[in-house]
Amino acid sequence: MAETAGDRLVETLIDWGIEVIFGLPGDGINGVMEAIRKRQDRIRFIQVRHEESAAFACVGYAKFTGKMAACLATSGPGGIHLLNGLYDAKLDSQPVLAITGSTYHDLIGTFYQQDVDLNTLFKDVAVYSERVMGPEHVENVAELACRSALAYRGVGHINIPTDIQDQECGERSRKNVPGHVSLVGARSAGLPAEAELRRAAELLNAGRKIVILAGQGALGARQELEMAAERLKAVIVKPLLGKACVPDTSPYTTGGAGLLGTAPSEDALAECDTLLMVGTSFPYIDHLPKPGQARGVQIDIDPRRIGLRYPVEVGLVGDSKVTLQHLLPLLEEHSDRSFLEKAQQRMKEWWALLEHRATTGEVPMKPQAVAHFLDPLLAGDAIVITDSGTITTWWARHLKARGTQMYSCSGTLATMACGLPYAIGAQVAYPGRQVVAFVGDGGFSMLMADFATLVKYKLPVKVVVIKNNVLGQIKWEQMVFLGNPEFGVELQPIDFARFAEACGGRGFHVEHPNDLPATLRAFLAADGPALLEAVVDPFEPPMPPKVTFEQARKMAESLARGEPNRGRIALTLFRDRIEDLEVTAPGPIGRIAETVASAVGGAGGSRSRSSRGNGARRRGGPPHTA
Ligand SMILES: Cc1ncc(C[n+]2csc(CCOP(=O)(O)OP(=O)(O)O)c2C)c(N)n1
Ligand SMILES: [Mg+2]
Repeated sequence: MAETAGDRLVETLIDWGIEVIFGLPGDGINGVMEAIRKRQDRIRFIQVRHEESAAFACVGYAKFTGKMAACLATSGPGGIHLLNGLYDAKLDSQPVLAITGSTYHDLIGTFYQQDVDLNTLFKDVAVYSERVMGPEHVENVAELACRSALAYRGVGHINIPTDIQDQECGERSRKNVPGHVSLVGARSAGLPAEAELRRAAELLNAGRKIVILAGQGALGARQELEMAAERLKAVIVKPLLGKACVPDTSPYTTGGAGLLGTAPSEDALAECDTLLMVGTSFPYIDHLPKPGQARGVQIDIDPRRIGLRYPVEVGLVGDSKVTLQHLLPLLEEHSDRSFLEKAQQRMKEWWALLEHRATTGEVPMKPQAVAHFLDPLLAGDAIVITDSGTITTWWARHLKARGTQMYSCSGTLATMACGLPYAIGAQVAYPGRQVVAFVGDGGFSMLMADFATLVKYKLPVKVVVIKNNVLGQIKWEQMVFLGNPEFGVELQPIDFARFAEACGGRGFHVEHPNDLPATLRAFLAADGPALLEAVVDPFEPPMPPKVTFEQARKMAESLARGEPNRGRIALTLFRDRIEDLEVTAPGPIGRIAETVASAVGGAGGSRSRSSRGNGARRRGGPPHTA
């Protein structure tokens, strides 16, 4: 039988090295489905329960493999469902190919069933978006969509009317001469100009207190980053997506940056005189050195991003690893270790503080405890994913990247719901590796039907659901950033362990920290997909590494304005503060607790002091109310 447009499309994807398509069919895309069905020995189709999951799975797949996968959706609603995942690809610069159907070619634009102009809709999200006008158009469009997505690290979109999909390829237009398209891939060496490298080295050699801010683009440059840090006696600070660029145990790193980061990172950024940015578009400029404070060099593969967040003096457009390799011989060995050693000392205190916060043994269980006890049980090559919420903070701080582990989440879009589908993408790419998704109850419940996808395809993903029955992050934002009482954030509890069992997977439940090690072990050792529901204290705040006076004031305002849980919150903040002081002084929660105390008339303070005095922490008792 002659080749159809669908056949040509799928053959082009295979030629471009696409090995998997995540999607959900419909009558607008069945011609392409048939072409995939006939080629199952060469390309895999993974059916998801929501198209948004398909797009996220592609992003996860790309982040952990560097390769492109495709997502597929039917016309109208199916295509619309892809959008959020595609924006995640766009904002975190990942190559994804999206294939959508549309209505019959001669009914487009006539208010016909599912007649949505997806090319217009995807215009903003895609680096390339085209509608196929006939079977002979497929080859050119599909080739360019794949090439564009890979070259510009974004979304390539092919929309193909349903009736065209199973039409046979025939005669081309006079000008579309066959055989003029090449599938050859092309790569740049990714190397900056020699003169710029010298200027960068000069600037870095003159620095005394140097911070290397290493993001997602630096993930492949571990050795080079550590060599540069050793030579410059520099501190490596890691924005969220760069978490695995050097291990958290590296002597050069102070861990994360920003609100979810560490206090030693904040200190290093506040005190440095030189900033070397490597493959990062870290958006929170208020956490970077003040303009004029530090001289800057930036390495980025994308020339548009040079100088985007900091007024650097030298921009090196190139691949992080290759550029650092060329920069290293030009860097002088610095002898003054004091800046680095100060950061190392601060990190010792920081780790002690975190360990203390995670091991208080309190009930309700602290979310930090779950991450803390999970950390040593993870495989050295585990892929560890999180979602957006307070969980991102626990993941960022309490899970320590080591070995060949890989870590990611939705960085710049910071969307909820990506955790489980990222894990699907990761496990499909690496069937033999441990894949763990550390997610919140809010984010997980958005796309949790795809737990059944794990069961269907025997993907042994392990999902840790941190169950606080609240959109925790937003609760704290309402209070700390706006000074408002929490509103609209409580979640109707779901029995997630039973849900997992209902899907055909394994479900585990834990709510006492003493049970954590054994339960976590059993959960991780479970055959096939498993879910651990960890019930935690909803009043544990994701504290910023350094509390500002403004944040403390807003928090106090929120309590004074009728925050319904003011007693529990004041108590938690006070207890945390007292305990922090036992480990390291001054505790980062200090100021916020003091201001809160005055707002609630010292109630939290007297209670916490008495609880400290008799040494009794609440263990499983009834909730305190003000
Ligand atoms: C799709 C989407 N909707 C809303 C938000 C805003 N948001 C960020 S975190 C968050 C709460 C997440 O709740 P949960 O998953 O339960 O995690 P928790 O904060 O409780 O740890 C919300 C609503 C978002 N980032 N993405
Ligand atoms: Mg929650």
